[in-house]
Amino acid sequence: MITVYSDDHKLRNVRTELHGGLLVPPHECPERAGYVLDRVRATHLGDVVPPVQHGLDPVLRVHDPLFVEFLGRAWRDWEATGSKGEAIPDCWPARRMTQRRPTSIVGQLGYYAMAGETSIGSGTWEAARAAADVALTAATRIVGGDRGAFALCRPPGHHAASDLYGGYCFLNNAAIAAQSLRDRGAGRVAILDVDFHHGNGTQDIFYERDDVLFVSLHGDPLEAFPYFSGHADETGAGAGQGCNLNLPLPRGATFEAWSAALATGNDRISRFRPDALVVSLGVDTYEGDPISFFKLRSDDFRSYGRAIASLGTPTLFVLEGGYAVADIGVNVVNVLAGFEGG
Ligand code: FKS
Ligand code: ZN
Repeated sequence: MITVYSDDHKLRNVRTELHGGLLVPPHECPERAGYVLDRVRATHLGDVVPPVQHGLDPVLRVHDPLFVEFLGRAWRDWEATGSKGEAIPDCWPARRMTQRRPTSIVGQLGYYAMAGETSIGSGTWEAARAAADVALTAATRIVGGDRGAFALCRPPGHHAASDLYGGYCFLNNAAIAAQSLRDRGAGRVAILDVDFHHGNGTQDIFYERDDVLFVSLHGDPLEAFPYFSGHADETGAGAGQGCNLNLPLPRGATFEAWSAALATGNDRISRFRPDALVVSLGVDTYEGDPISFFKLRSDDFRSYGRAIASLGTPTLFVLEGGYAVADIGVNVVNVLAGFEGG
C-alpha cells in the first residue's frame, strides 16, 4: 500500500508537555514519524508520496470555523502577550461556569482545550494542516479503489473534537478523512480506533449520526486519559443511537483480552456493512509504552492487522499515538504488513 507523508510534521516541535508536575520534552515528538517512515522504507511496504493540498473546506466539514480560526492565530496571539514559554491554558469552563468565549487568548486556550498537557508553538498550526492533507490524500487512494492506504499523520487527531484540541491533537485527521469519504461517495463509513486512548473527539463528531460507525478499544476511562469519555454506556444519540461502540479494557490487558474485544468490534463493523473503514492506528497498546497500560507485543500487531483485513473492506490507516519511540516503526508497519497478508 502507499504511504502519504509530509516533512511539514517537523514544524510541530514544541519543547514542553505538562507531565507529572513538570514541563518535559513531549512524548509526541518528531522522531516518532521518522521511525515509522524508516520502517515503511526498510520493509518496502510501498511508495511514499507527498500530500496534495486540499484547503480548509474538508476541515470545516468537521470542525467549527471559529475553532479553526483560533488555531490559525493562537501562537501569534500568545506571543503578543509577551509570555516566555509555549502556549498552555490555565483555566477551564468547569461545572456551573459560563460557556461564553473569552476575548483573551489565555481564556480562549482554556475555552478550546480538552486537556492541559498540549503546548501550542510556532509551527503547530502548519503541521496540523499538513497532517489533515496527508489523511485526505490517502483517502483519495481509497476512493480510487485501493484496498489499503496509510496516512503517516503527525500531529495525531482523535482527541480533537469539532471545537476542542488537546491530548496532542488539533485537527481530527481520521474524522476529516471519514467525512471526506462520505462526501466522495461512500454511503457508510466505519471508524475503528485501536489507539490505547479513547478517541473522544471522533466519538463526539459522529455521535448523533447513523452513517458513520465509531468503534473503540481503549484503556478504561476510570483509570486512563481522557477520563471523561469512553465508557461502554456511551452508545450514540438520536439517529446515531447504537452507532457508537466503546470497548474499555482494564489495566494490564494482554493480547488475549484485547483481541477478544477486537472480535466484538469486527462483528459490529461487519453488521454495519461499511463501504470504507478508517483505522485510527495508535500503537501505544504496546507493552513498552511509557504512558499506557496494555501489554501487546510486536507480533500481536501483525496478527491484528490480519484480523482487520478479514473484514474485506477498503481500509485507510491513520497514524495516532505510540510513545515507545524506537519500536513505533516496527509496531505500526507490523499492522500494515499483517493487513497486506504478511
Ligand atoms: C502523560 C499523560 C498525558 C495525554 C495522553 C495523550 C494521548 C494521545 C494519543 C494520540 F493518539 F492522540 F496521540 N495525557 N502526560 O496517543 O491518544
Ligand atoms: Zn493514544
